[in-house]
Amino acid sequence: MAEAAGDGGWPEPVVRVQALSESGAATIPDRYVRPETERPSSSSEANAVANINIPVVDMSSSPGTAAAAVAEACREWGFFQAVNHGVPAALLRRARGVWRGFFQQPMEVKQRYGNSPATYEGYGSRLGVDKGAILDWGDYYFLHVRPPHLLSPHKWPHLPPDLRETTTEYSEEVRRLCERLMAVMAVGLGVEEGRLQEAFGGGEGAGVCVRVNYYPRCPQPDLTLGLSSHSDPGGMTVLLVDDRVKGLQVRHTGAWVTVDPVPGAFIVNVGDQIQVVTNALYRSVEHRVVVNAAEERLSIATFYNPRSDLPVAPLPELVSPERPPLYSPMTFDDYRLYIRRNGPRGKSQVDRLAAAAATIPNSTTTTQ
Ligand SMILES: O=C(O)CCC(=O)C(=O)O
Repeated sequence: MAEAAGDGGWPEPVVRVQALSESGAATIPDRYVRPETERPSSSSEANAVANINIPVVDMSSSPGTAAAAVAEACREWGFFQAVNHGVPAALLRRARGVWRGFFQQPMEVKQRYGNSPATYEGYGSRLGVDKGAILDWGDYYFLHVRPPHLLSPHKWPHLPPDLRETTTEYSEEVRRLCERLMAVMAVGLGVEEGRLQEAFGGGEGAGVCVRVNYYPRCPQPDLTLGLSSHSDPGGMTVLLVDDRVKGLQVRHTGAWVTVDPVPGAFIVNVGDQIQVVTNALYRSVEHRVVVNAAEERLSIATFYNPRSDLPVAPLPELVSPERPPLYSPMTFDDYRLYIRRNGPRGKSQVDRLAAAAATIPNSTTTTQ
């Protein structure tokens, strides 16, 4: 079994899920088996609703129409699919292609980039450092892109040869899209177009990171998850999923809804920091990933975050005597540290931040 040479700060030797999958074993190790209530088909999880999908927003519609549709999606779902977003389809294909190419490299090449919990940059196979924790059926690659002082070129893979150039071009296009989305989200809230961006410390200071998730085929997909239920700690996430293979599930009114991806769309979701800035008018929402026995799946998540040393707090325009501030100011550096120690835990982390969580209207339940 492929184990990293050292533990690299992890509490146990690192096992690559891709190596487990490729071993051809008919069962998965106990470490990946979830308690019955957390399994994909558990009846206690008010399961998979058929025939509904997250909203689709046409980014080429008139500014007022797009803002109203985005605002409704962010309030009701915390998720939407953005179509006609302006990022060229050929670039999406190249981005998927280079990262598939990375995961197809021999294990000894990938191991050179093995990550540690200090920054998570590089090739990884777990989130969180709890010894003995149940693990997810997935490997990933995590990178910082912005601000420039956080970019560590030596942590970016050298193979395939065009991976670096493609990832730079892709993340720059997605960053621009995030800036547009921040403006559209602000207009949808009825505040000035630049207000959300200002609350994040402006465009220059904003953080951009990329996590490429690779979910290998799994011999017992009903017992495990590709990624445990979590809300995203940052500002917003722009996700490029596999057009052919479903896997993402979003929690909506207590049930798990499986996202049916529109080919070429981005899936956009509200993160915890936008929930804080909007005083919970827009809500980050739990999501998770299920895996399958027939096909591997790849997704590319781009995280758009506030400047990391800036205290983030509800916008004054969104605070009133009827709706007092639900959160005390906290920097994203402090929040991220807290999340990284614990790994994915439903929505419990942002809800704990709320000064008066019980008063949040429409608060979703906490599962973990
Ligand atoms: O792979 C997916 O569809 C979701 C990935 C995700 O939720 C994440 O990277 O935070």
